[in-house]
Amino acid sequence: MKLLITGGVGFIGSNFVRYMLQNYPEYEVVNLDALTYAGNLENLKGLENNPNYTFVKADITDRATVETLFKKENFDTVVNFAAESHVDRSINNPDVFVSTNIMGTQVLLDTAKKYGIQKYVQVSTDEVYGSLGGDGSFTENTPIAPNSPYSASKASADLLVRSYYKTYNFPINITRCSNNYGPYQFPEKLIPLMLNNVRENRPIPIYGDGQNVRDWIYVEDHSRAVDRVLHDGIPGEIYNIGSNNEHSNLEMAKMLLNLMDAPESLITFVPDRKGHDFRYAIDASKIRNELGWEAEYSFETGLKETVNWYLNNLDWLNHVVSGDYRNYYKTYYSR
Ligand code: NAD
Ligand code: TDX
Repeated sequence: MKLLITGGVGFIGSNFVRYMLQNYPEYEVVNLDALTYAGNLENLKGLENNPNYTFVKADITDRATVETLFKKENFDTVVNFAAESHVDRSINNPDVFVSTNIMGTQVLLDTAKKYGIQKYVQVSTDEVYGSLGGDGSFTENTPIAPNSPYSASKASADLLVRSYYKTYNFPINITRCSNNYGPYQFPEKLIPLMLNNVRENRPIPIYGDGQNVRDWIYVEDHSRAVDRVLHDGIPGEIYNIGSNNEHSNLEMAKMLLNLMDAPESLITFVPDRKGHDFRYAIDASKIRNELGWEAEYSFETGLKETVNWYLNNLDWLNHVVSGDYRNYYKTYYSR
């Protein structure tokens, strides 16, 4: 199989690239990524000489380049991870979210349809469903009701993907996963941001009262789920992905501080995110029952491995937080 992975240099995409090369040594993988601030080639160190792996620096919104690549490579399948992925950035600058997440997806869909792709998987998010109250969980039938420019752009992309199935019978799947954590996550997201601040003995910023709840999944469990959908997902179907690990942000901060032997006094409450979704929780019974997927990581194991990974890879962290990251942090957290 010849597989195009877009956004494969980012946090989850790079995990999926490694996962596929390891588990399917007969597959050829082409990774197309624009190398934005979130795309760090150090995430894929060690793959440079793998004969089944090719990296192409390109933007999914660049139709001519995308088309040339499809013409040349004769792909069988496509998995689209490429996106602007950070909610806070989308609040300050929605334009690029519309461009990459919506228009980029349409370029990929058009091109994939034109070149007879056998399966197109759109990697989406539980955030398209909006926010839950104190109980219940999102199923694939929950109406979409996105609340941030990020989730609105992902929901729009999902609707386009769906329309290519309904209109052209183009074989798509959409996956909607909960909050990922694990190695190589950019430290703008909650867990690596806290980890980086703790190791520098700096306060950790918790939005509002810290009672907002997220449902956490270890990144490799997400990759295994996308693999199941790529191979056995029924065309046109949506699959939720999650592993029943709900924690408030405050609980999460305390767990991390405890694991790192740091004092709870580092927790600092800061002004809330605008339009902050209260709670996400995923019902993943469809992918479990229909495709036989199960999460393998307990939250305790996954979080310990993540903390150890960051502490053992300080070079990676130091490179990532140098330069632009410091400007972003300073501007955003001094609101
Ligand atoms: P990330 O920000 O770490 O990586 C995104 C990657 O996409 C980067 O390598 C970046 O260079 C690339 N990219 C951005 N714009 C591009 C463009 N125009 N053309 C080509 N490449 C481009 O994101 P992530 O956390 O790894 O998320 C990957 C996907 O999974 C996204 O689609 C996101 O919406 C989805 N998702 C993320 C989570 C999560 O918790 N992080 C949960 C559910 C779904
Ligand atoms: O400094 C912070 N303080 C804080 O309290 C940051 C960065 C976040 N938070 C809160 C906001 C959220 O309730 O922590 C929670 C998690 O925040 P993020 O890591 O920014 O993730 P979230 O907004 O939930 O979105 C993530 O999960 C779904 C990913 O970034 C998305 O790409 C994915 O679709």
